Amino acid sequence: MILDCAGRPLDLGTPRVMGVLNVTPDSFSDGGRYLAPAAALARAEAMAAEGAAVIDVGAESTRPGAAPVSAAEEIARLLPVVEALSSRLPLPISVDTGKPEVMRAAVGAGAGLINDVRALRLPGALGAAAELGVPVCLMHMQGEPGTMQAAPRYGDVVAEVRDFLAQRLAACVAAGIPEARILVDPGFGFGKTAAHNLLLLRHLDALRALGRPVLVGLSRKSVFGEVLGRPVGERLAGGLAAAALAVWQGAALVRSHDVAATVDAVRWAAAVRAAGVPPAGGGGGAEPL
Ligand code: HH2
Repeated sequence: MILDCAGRPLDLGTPRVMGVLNVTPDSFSDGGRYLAPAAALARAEAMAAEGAAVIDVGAESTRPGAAPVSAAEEIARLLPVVEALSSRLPLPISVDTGKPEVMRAAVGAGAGLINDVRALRLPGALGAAAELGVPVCLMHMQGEPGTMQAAPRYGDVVAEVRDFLAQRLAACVAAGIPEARILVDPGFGFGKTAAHNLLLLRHLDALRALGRPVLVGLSRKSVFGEVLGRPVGERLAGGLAAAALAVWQGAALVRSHDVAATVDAVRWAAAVRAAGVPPAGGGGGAEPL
């Protein structure tokens, strides 16, 4: 499966890694580090060299309790970075936003994928995504970033997330966005307790019923703090185990701040998953033990 991201291919024939680049002062793990366009470009180049298939640029933190950012501020933070990345790097650039005016500005500057934690639910977002013609990632979130972690509640978290994503897929198709252009994401950490996150990862393969590539974003999230007792800077091992478990169940794209290590974890899990399945073109010599 190859997605056309404004003329740049994103080949999801094997699972790939999306590198995270936050041009914000307050993101939970890399806030303030890449606000200057030169620092953002250097970070994106490093992630591309480490094997990222796409770079996801965000200009508004969605961590619990983060201050909302106006569209004008989001555009001012994003544009110089998206312009620089799309002119210097051959990879597709994704924009992490829910605001239609930000989507338009970012795609105009060279972004080729819209990653929306609100699954195109803000007024005008469905229409903007349909008109812009780039692929879209629809993410599940219960509530709003400000309050979503107060008391997340589900009957059956896996079924509810799957049904929400199915409804948003249908809304996209009705708005003129072809299904072939859509990815889905259960939204780890977005209105979910640690137990909900664990259940969603344990049953990630249930999302394959939607028939769309699954993106997962667990990198450095608080569930690793709760389960492993690790601070943000010590969550890599947990993140790699989570990436492998996700790919084992069919995830197509793993969103990560730690690209080099995650690329290896993803490739390893994908290789085990594909073992014994004949390669498409046949052949390929086995390396001796
Ligand atoms: N998580 C974050 C942001 N965007 N997009 C998708 N599709 N899936 C995710 O799980 C996801 C996402 C939160 O992580 P980060 O960008 O590092 O933090 P912040 O929101 O504080 O900028």
